[in-house]
Amino acid sequence: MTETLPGTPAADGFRMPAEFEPHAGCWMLWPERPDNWREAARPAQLAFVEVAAAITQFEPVTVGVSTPHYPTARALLPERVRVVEMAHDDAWMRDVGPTCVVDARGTVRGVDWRFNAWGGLAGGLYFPWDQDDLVARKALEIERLDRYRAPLVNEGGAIHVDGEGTALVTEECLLSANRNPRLGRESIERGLRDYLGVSQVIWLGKGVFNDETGGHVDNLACFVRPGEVCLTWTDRRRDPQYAISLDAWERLHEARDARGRRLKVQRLPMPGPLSLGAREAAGVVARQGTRGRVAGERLAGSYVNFYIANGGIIMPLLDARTDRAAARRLKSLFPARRVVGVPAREILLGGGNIHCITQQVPAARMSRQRAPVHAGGGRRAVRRHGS
Ligand code: KQY
Repeated sequence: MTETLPGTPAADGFRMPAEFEPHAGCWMLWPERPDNWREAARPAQLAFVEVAAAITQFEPVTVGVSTPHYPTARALLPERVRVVEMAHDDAWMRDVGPTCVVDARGTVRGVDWRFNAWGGLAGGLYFPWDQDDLVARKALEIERLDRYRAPLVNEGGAIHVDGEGTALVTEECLLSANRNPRLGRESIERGLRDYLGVSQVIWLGKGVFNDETGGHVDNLACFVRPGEVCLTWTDRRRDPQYAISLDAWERLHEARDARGRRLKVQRLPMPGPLSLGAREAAGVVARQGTRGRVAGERLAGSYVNFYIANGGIIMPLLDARTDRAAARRLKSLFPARRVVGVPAREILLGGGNIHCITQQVPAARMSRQRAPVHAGGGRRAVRRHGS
């Protein structure tokens, strides 16, 4: 049985592992909304299929899909992808899925943040969002993982951790007035310490220019390994992104992580600038209560929005002029992983990218005392969760 736990992960000895630590698998959702995805979401569905197929080369993938879309999703997704019926309001599993935490014995639990569609009624991207807010709980029940319901409005894309006590966030997002208006910086930090098990929070300023999440860090910067951060970058001084990335660069150089280290900062040049085409904008059904799409609008494209799988990097292909250089850069940052590029413009048109549509479940590790001794093997074992 899955329990909703009192207390906090930190008090119970849990921490959020870094994405580069071993995974049991990855969760995604199926894109369906015609007011966010053009042409009734069909091009986006095909892009999501490519992402799921790429990840499933490295780790098990589960996709949640609403009842009417189940037959299509099942038919389009590779057979080895597990498809489960699950209501949702849109397809951003990073944000509506659980943030998993682990303890020293290898137990995995999930944090279920409050979700308000990136800003609630004052600036959020759609209403209602009640089905999205239930997704983390449903995924945790399917995975048979106990759950903490956090008192904070937060999203998985708003946090990155190094797994060694450091979190990376932006002020634009976590201090925004439409997420936790009654909480200041100190209270938010306390919430992150309690629910992620971190002891040091590094605050960047703004997120990527025109990012409709309101500044998610996962489009701007992420940990490559402890002590090393990858930052989206442009050398075009007149680009509005220039000052944002420069500010992040300076803050990262001034920062110390939880272990007192200075950070090595790696620049990852961004694609574009990219903007929304007229036909692309016209394919989205305008609906009251949603943001709508305007041709010519700048897209928040960034190669930092990649997913780290077991042994792989699933990176967005966004611009034929820059994709190859970005892939080479990622290969040099992750020499032990295979870099797989997936065409991702259709995901970008919906407002996010590959990291935003995925959510890892960390591998449960058996402790030395509990691990069975296998013939010919040692005591150390890594178990896929749910097996
Ligand atoms: O990037 C994300 N994490 C979510 C993007 C939401 C966009 C909704 N149109």
